[in-house]
Amino acid sequence: MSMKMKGLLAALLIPAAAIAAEAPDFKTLDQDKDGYLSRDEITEGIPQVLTVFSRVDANKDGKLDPREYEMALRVLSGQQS
Ligand SMILES: [Ca+2]
Ligand SMILES: [Ca+2]
Repeated sequence: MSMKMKGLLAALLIPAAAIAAEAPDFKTLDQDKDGYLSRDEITEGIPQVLTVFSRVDANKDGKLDPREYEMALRVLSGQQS
């Protein structure tokens, strides 16, 4: 198992509410500064969001804009189902 996979598994064990409270902000995660978070950027920065990715990608373009990211954090913290 790769280090990256181990990190991903460890991250998934963190309670969702804690994730949302300590989530990196959008600009930090958007490494290539294109205004969207790709799956790769999310995997690197906040892999927990992958678990809700398809639910919060409202326009189904395969990446998250700032509003979709905010929604992901809300879903993870249990404010929105
Ligand atoms: Ca990006
Ligand atoms: Ca989207």
